Amino acid sequence: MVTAYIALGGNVGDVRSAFASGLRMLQEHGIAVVRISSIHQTEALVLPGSPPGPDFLNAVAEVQTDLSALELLDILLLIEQKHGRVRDKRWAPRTLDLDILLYGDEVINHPRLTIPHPAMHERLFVLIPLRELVPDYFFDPHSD
Ligand code: A4P
Ligand code: MG
Repeated sequence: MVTAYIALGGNVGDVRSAFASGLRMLQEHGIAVVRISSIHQTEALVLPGSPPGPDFLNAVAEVQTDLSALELLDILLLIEQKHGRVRDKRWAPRTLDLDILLYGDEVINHPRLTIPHPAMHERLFVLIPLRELVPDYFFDPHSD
């Protein structure tokens, strides 16, 4: 059994309902949702030069699964699709975005999957909810 952390994000429609049904669908696929952070309203990070988008809601879920990281990714993509996510532009507004932040302590560099998530360390909308669940993950013994 591996403990993984999944980032939830959305900025279109009823995002709280999308989070709730997304988590329910994870459970239906045999992925145990152990804990969920609080939900944070965050300013949309947009690509340079793009107009500002609507605010996001963001949260992080701790899950436990026997699935491989790629199998987990496929289920996340399926759940995103079921929530009507249309992949058009990169970083376009979305109903439900599910990213794998951490999968145990594995480092994965696969064409379809990079873990730890390559941008997580620079995104407060990921770090703040993740820290609620794993306060010591970024513990720096040299800081005060
Ligand atoms: N992929 C690779 N690694 C992973 C991983 N660790 N977890 C691949 C999930 N997927 C991973 O993702 C494209 C492909 O990335 C997947 O098919 C998978 O094979 P996508 O979800 O289709 O693309 P995307 O989300 O539009 O692009 P990208 O670059 O993943 O965007 P991000 O990084 O998800 O950022 N502002 C706020 N405030 N809050 C947000 O949540 N999110 C984004 C999207 C932009 N601005 C935001 C937020
Ligand atoms: Mg994504």
